[in-house]
Amino acid sequence: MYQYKSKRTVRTVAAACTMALMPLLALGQKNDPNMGIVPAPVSVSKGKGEFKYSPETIVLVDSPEHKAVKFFAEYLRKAGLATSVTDMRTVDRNKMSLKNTIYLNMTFSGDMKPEGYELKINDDGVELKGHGAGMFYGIQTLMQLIKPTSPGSATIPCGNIRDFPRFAYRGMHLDVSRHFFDVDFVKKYIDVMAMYKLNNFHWHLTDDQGWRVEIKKYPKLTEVGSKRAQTRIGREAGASNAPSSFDNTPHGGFYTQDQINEIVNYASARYINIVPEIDMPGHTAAMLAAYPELSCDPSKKYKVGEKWGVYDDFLCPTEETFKVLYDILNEVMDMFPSKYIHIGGDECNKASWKRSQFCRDLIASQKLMNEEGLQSYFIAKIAKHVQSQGRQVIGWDEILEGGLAQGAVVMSWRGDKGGIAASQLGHDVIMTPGSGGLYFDHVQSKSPQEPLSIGGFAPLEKTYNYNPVPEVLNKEQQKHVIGVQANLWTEYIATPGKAEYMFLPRMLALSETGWTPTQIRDYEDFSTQRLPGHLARLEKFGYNFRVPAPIGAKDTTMKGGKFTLELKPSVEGGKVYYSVDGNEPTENDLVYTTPVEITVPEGGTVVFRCITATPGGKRSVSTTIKMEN
Ligand code: TNX
Repeated sequence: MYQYKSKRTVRTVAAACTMALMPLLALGQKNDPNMGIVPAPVSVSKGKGEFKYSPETIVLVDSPEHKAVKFFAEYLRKAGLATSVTDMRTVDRNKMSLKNTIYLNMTFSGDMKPEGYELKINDDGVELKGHGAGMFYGIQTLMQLIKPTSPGSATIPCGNIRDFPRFAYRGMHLDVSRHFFDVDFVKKYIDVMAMYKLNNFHWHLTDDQGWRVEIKKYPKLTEVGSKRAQTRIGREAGASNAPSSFDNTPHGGFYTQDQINEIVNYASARYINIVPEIDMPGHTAAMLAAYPELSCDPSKKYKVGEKWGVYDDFLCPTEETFKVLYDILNEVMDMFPSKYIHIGGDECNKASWKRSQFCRDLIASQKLMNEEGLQSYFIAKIAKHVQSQGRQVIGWDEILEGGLAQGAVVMSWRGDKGGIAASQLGHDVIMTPGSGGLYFDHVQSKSPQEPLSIGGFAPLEKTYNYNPVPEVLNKEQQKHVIGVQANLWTEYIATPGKAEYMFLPRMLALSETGWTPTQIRDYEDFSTQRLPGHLARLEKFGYNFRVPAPIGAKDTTMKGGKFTLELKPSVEGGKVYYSVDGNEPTENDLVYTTPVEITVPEGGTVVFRCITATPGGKRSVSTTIKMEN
C-alpha cells in the first residue's frame, strides 16, 4: 500500500493515479492494540507506564520444579537478568509484599481455559496466572514484553492480558527424509515453535529418499535406508536421467533412539508434543531398499530414492509386511509418548498392487472393491494395531479413499475438501492445505530473486488469512476441526539457513491463525506493527528469515507526474535503501530517511527500487515501483 504525506498530496496524486493505488493511512499512525505480541492475545488492555525490572526484583513461584518455571529461570539467566527465584511455600503470604516481584501463580482459584493464562503488569509488580501449558504460554508472552535495558535491568510495559488458544492442535511439520537435519537444528526449530505457542511438531521421519529413525529390530532400515548415493539437481520437471543431472554426492543421516529421546524431552520441556510419521504404504522406497521382501516383487532391485516425486513401488500388504510394521510402530510408540501417531497414507499410486497377483487375490478374498479398497484395508489394520496400544492414528487425506478407518484423524492437504468430508463423517481433522498458503516449501513472492523452490505461491498474507474452519460445516462438524498446521517439505531445502528462510516469517502468521480469534486477526497490524520487532528479535537469536519488502512498497506501475513515497523498514532497526535509476539497490545506494518526492517528466518514466536491509545485514528481494507520466 502506498502512503502519502499529506491529504493535499493524496488528492493531487490520486487524481493522477490509476486504481492500483490504495493509499491512505500514514505509516505508524495506527497504534498496535496487541502490545507487539505474536500471536495476538484474546484480550489486551494496555496500561500506562512500565514495570522496572532490577537486580532487586524477586521472582516468586509456587513450584520451582515446574518445567515452565525452570524454563523462565533459565531464560532470565541467559538474558543477564539473573535474580533469586523464591518458593512461595517458604514465605508467609500475609507478610510478603508483592511489590517489585514477578509472581508466577499456579494456585489461584477460578476457571481458566485450557492452555490459557492471565498476565497483569503494573508499575509495582507482575502477576502471571496459569497452569501447565498456560503458565508456559504466559511466560512466552512475558518474554516478548521484557525489554532489557542495562545489565541486570529491563522494562516491561504495563497492561492486562487474558489469553487462550483458538485451536488445541497448532502444528509445524518438518520433512527430514528428503534432506536430513541434525539434532541441533531440530532443537532450534522446536525453540521457535515454542516462542510462538505452537504445540505439535509433526516429524516426517521416513520417505522414499531416506529412513531417519533407528529401529533396533530392523537395523538395515538405517544401515541401508538412511543413505542415498546421490541427489537429483534442480527442478524435476522435464528432467533427464543423465548422470549430469545428479550431484554424485551421497546424502544420509538418521537419529539414534537416544537422540530421539533427547529431542522428545527437549520438546516436552517446551510443551510441544512430537507426532512421529512413518509413511506407508507409499513413499517407502528407502524401506524396500533395506528389505525388498516387503515389496510385491522381491526379485527387483530397489534403491533409496535419488529423485523427488511419487514412486511406483511400495509395500505389499502381506502378513509379513504387517508384522514388520507392527514391530516398527511398537518401537516408535515406545520412543514417542504422543497420543497421535501419523501413518502417512499419501500418494500411493497403486501401480505395483495392480501388477501383483497376491494383491488381486487379496482384493477378491477380502471382498474389496479395488486397489483403493486395499489401501483402506491396509490403513484400517494399521490403525487397529496403533489403537490397540491406546494411541490414535493420523493420516493424509487419501486415507478417506475406499473408506475411513474408525477413529482416524485426517490431515487435509489437498485443499479443504478432505477435511470437510472427514468432519462431516464425524472424524477429527487438522487443516494443512497447500492451497491455503500452508506449504512452506512454496515461494513467498514472484521475484526472480527468490531461491529455487518446488513452486506454488504462498505469500505471507495468504498464510495469515487462511481460515481453517470451512463455512460449509455446521456447528457440530466445526468442532471436529481440531487445528491447523503448516508443512515444510524439503526436496529443495538442503540447509538450515534455507529452511529458516522458508518457514520464517510464515510460521508467525501460522501461529496467529492457530491461536488468535478470527475477529481480532488483522494482517495490517500483524505485518506492519508487530512483525518488524519480532524479526529483529529472531535475528538476534540467530535465525535466518525472508526479509519482507519495505513496508509501503509493492511491485507496481503508477501513472502520474508527482509522487511521495513513504516507506518503513520491515525489520526493526533496519534501513531502507533505494535507487531511482532502475538498478538493484544495495547498502551503497540512497538511504531512506524521509518520504521521497518524485517528479516524473512528461512522457518519462522513473523506476524506483527499494530493499530492506536488516541490522544483521540480511536483505530483502527488491521491490520495483514504476512511475510513468
Ligand atoms: C506432496 S503433502 C507430498 C509430499 C511432497 C510435497 C511437496 C503430502 C502428503 N505429500 O510427499 O514432499 O507434496 O510439496
